[in-house]
Amino acid sequence: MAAQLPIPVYTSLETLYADLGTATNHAARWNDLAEEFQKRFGRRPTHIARAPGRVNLIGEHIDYALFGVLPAAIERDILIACAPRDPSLYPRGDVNAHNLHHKYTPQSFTPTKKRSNSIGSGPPEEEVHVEEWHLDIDKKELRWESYVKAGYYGVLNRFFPTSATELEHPIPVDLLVTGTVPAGSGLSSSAAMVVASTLVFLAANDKLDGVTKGTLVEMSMENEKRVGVNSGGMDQAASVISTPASALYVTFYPRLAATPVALPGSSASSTSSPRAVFILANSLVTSEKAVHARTRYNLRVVETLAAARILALHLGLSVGPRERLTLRQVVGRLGQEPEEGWAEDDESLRTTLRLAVKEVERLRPASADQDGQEGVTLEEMVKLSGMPKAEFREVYLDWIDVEATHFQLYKRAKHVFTEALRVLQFREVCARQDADDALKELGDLMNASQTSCSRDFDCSCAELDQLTKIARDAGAYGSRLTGAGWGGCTVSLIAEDNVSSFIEKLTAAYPPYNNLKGDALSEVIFATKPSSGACGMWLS
Ligand code: NG1
Ligand code: MG
Repeated sequence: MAAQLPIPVYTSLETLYADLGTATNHAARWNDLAEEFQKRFGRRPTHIARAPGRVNLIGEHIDYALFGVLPAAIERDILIACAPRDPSLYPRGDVNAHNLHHKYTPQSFTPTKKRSNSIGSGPPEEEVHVEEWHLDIDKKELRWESYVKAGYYGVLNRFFPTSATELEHPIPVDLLVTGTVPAGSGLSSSAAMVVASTLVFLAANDKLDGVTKGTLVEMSMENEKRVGVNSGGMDQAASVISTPASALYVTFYPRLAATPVALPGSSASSTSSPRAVFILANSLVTSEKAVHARTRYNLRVVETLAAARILALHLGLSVGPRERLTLRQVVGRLGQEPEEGWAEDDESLRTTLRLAVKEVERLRPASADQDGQEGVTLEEMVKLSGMPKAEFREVYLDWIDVEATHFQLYKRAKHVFTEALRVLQFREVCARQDADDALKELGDLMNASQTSCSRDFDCSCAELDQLTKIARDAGAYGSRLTGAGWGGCTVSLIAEDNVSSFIEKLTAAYPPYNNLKGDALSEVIFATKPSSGACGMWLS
């Protein structure tokens, strides 16, 4: 099982490059980082952690409903170098964090201990107050060091019990970050930052023993929530578990599991299908996910959870009085899934999902209300949930920051079920490696995903709709937004021979690209190959 493997650690650059199989300019980046570290801090780094960004090929906004998704790591990544500081001068695990990019100014922070209840916790009467490590993370403003703090948070709380009488102290460090994943572009620079930070703090504190890829994913998921977005685990899984040349099918229910998926034309033996190339094109609309979380991402999390409960009640399925079940669990109960989950080759998930796509009509609102608003108000939603209002608040609202007058249960659930089906279909087409029309079929699924994201999940924007249309007109088999949406990148599926003409056409037709040339252009539109997941390089 890919998730059970240890995190790859290298001690020489030669073996690292051989494994990463990436362009030689990567070598320069690792060296430059180590040299700049020496210049700034007067010594060589002891550890460098790498975590890549990812592109999601299909399966958008369904990871937090616990349905399987199909991302791939990209070559662009975050590197974090660190070295310990003198603990007699910095006895409290102090961190001095620099970033190679001049726009991100140096930041120092020191963990403190604070009484709190754990995040995502239940109702007040069940809350257990524990002392835990604390680092101030500004959730209102996007700050680069928040992601570094998020990684440190998890390492502190997992490995440095605040209750121990003989306190073992976290190691103070100097740290230097560099990255090539564009921020706010749907390529998950945030998860790459959190994974790299979690890994570098684990390494600096000598806590990597027994930490598998799966553990690093789980820690990074928990850590990223500290920045204020209640995300699923797709990005962290792709950044940690991916292997070169394959996409990754990641499932979350009943537990995290990941399997590589070979793309058409990628095996030496395949002849009839041209090789699939994925082109990333940035809409140049920055998606400030953390800043808008209450009205966008987090609201979708609540809408899909409330939809799950209400649909389960409509279907007469069992729901615990205070249970916050997901849409994936609704499908499981509808199809009488065994406790250990359906096996990979079992047809039941697909069959039951098809049924769920029909049953979701039960959530369809009769019509827009008198103000022309669709969806349900909070009062209507509470009533449909069968819960007293206070209880509904505790279970569905108090743990997450959201703001809305209307909640779209029908449209959101419909997107989730149809998208989950498209992921299964995409995987199946990939399994038939050699089919002539494989790329066309994959492209159709990607286009249907874009329509669903745009119309039902409302996570596209005018520029993403325009750019995906231009991409199709320029010869893409399919094109869709990737990541949370509301801006950021599109991913388009192209046959290998068409790459340069495709890029030319897109550059001419998408107005924000018209005057871009050279490096400026290759920063916003580029081909990407599935790359390998996170790793570390420990220098002595
Ligand atoms: P982005 O915005 O690309 O980081 C986010 C979530 C994912 C997933 C996608 C939508 C985070 C860290 N990641 O991705 O878990 O839900 O949106 O499919 O918030
Ligand atoms: Mg992100």
